[in-house]
Amino acid sequence: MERTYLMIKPDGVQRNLIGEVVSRFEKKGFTLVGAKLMTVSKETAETHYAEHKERPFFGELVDFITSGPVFAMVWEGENVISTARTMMGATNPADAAPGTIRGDYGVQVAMNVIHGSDSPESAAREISIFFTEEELNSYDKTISKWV
Ligand code: DAT
Ligand code: MG
Repeated sequence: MERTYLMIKPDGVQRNLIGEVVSRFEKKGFTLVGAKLMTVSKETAETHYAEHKERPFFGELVDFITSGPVFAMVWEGENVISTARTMMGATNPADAAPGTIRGDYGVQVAMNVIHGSDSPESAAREISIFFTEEELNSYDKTISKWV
C-alpha cells in the first residue's frame, strides 16, 4: 500500500488549520499511520528541501519551515501520493483551485499551508527523514475494502 509524507507548515499550524487539513484526508478515506508536532532543525530542513538548494528562495524556505512547529504526518492508501497532491492544489495558492487546501486557505507561495511528497521516491526519502519505523503504525480497518 502506498504511503506519502504530508506536513502542515508553520503557517497552517499557527492559523489553527491542523484539524481542518487532517479532517480532509480522514474523510477522503486515507489512513493515518504516523503524526507528530515538531520543530524542524535547519539541518533537517536543508536535507528535506535539498532539490531546491540552488533556487533563490532556498534561504527563505528553510527559515520559514524552521520558524515554528510543523505537523508531520504519514498517510497510507491507494494512489495517496498523487491524490494528496491534487487535494493540496497548485504550489502557488493564487493558481490553486477552490476546494483544494491551498486554494481555500493560502495566499502567498511561500506560505502555502502544506507540503506533500511528489513521487514514490520522494515519499520514501521524506518519510525516512522525519519518522523512524517505530513511529509508523500498520493496521487494517474493517472498512478498508469499501474505500
Ligand atoms: P510543492 O510544495 O508544491 O512541491 P516545490 O517543491 O516546487 O512546490 O517548492 C517547495 C516550496 O518552496 C513550495 O511549497 C513553496 C516554496 N516556493 C516554491 N516556489 C517559490 C517561489 N517562487 N518563491 C518563494 N517560495 C517558493
Ligand atoms: Mg515539492
